[in-house]
Amino acid sequence: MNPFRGVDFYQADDLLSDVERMARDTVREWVGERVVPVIDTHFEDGTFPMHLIPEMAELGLFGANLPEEYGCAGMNNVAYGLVMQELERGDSGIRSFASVQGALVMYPIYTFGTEEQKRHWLPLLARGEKIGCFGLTEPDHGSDPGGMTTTAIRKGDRYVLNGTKSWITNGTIADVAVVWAKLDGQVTGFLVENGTSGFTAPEIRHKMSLRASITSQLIFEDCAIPEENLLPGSGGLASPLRCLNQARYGIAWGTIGAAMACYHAALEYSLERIQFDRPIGGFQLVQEKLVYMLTEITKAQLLALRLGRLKDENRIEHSQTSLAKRNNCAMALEVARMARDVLGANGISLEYPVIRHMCNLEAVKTYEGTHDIHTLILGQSITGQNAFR
Ligand code: TGC
Ligand code: FAD
Repeated sequence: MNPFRGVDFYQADDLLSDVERMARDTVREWVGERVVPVIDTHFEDGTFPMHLIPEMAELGLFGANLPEEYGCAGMNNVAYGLVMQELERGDSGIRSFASVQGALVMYPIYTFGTEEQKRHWLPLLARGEKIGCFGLTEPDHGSDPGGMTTTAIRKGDRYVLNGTKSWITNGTIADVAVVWAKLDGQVTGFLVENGTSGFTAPEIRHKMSLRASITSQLIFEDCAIPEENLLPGSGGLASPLRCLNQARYGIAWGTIGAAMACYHAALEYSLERIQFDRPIGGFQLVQEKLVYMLTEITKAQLLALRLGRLKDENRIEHSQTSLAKRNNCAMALEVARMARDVLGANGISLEYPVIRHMCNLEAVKTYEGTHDIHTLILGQSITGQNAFR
């Protein structure tokens, strides 16, 4: 395949600053050189490429839109989004790693933590010297996290946690978990360090999606943590939901990268693959698929860019993020499925990136709020009627 040069049918590059383009191009090159050559093997083996963590840190990809005073890159949200796009062009698992580290671990510490917690954890996490995870979902509470049964009880100068979190990205390899538990009935954030007595994080195996990403349970059995591990600015379900807004924003961009990779593969393949004595790209039905892909990618790019500008101006509403997460995940999954079709039998081979992206996107459509949950968030936003319950 020819090197990836991006997809920009509407010259949206013109709407970016030099700094934003540079951030994107740097990560694009890195993904091409360092992720693309190894990711199939990791996907097949069900492993995360741990050796890439220091390189990602060196590029400033962890908590990239958080302030420089805590060791972060201080990018604006558009540059951050473009970075997520390029990472997911490599693999959703790579983008997930950066999303969780930045949006779901560093962001809550930055937003709800004490100055001491911030000064201790943020530089370590930004440098990739410590890995974090985010425990909200439970075996019996996914879309409805407010029903969680994990509890924290104050005992002297400690909090004692009991409960189980499930489907937690990076759980097994994390040094620190941001855990959401009910304290006196109120959802509250806690930092639980790996190695704490009563805390285990077994890996969830046999996934057919996000195979190059570690997913785990977090089990707390009378797990006592020091009182200073509470995130004092947190309180109520709105606190974890604010973290989700950050991660959903990254996914809205990231999925464009996965879609671009699939479109690129399908276009190249359609020009090389000869059937009935001509390239299949010369058949109308194949062209229709390519046109669909390009149209949807272009619309998603403009949507994400506008969302990013609103976020940079502090004018973003969480329902706007839901619209972009919902649309761009569904768009990317449909693009991946079409690309897989264009590649025929080769579409199911890991020699091409398409089936890997397609399988990954099934999970990306589900996590951070399923497609239908975002439908209901938007339905509530426009009608004022709550259709969840
Ligand atoms: P509800 O009563 O509507 O809301 C509770 C409180 O939260 C406020 N709120 C929000 N605040 C900030 N951002 C948002 N997006 C918010 N949505 C709601 C709301 O105003 C209220 O505030 P207050 O002050 O009145 O208390 O809550 P509900 O229990 O009815 O449920 C709401 C619902 C369904 C929207 C929410 O629970 C939801 O989004 N469910 C989906 C769960 C989800 O997305 N889980 C993701 C887990 S993490 C993950 O998947 C990581 S994958 C990472 C990777 O690998 O990349
Ligand atoms: P359920 O909530 O049981 O939903 C099942 C189906 O019912 C869905 O189709 C849903 O749309 C539908 N449904 C539910 N409620 C309604 C309703 N009111 N109206 C209509 N339809 C409804 N969580 C974390 O906390 N941290 C992580 O790091 C994390 N990483 C993940 C990584 C992977 C690979 C995966 C797959 C998941 C991860 N999750 C994580 C969990 C993820 O957020 C949940 O899977 C997701 O929120 C959906 O919850 P659920 O799987 O329990 O599905």
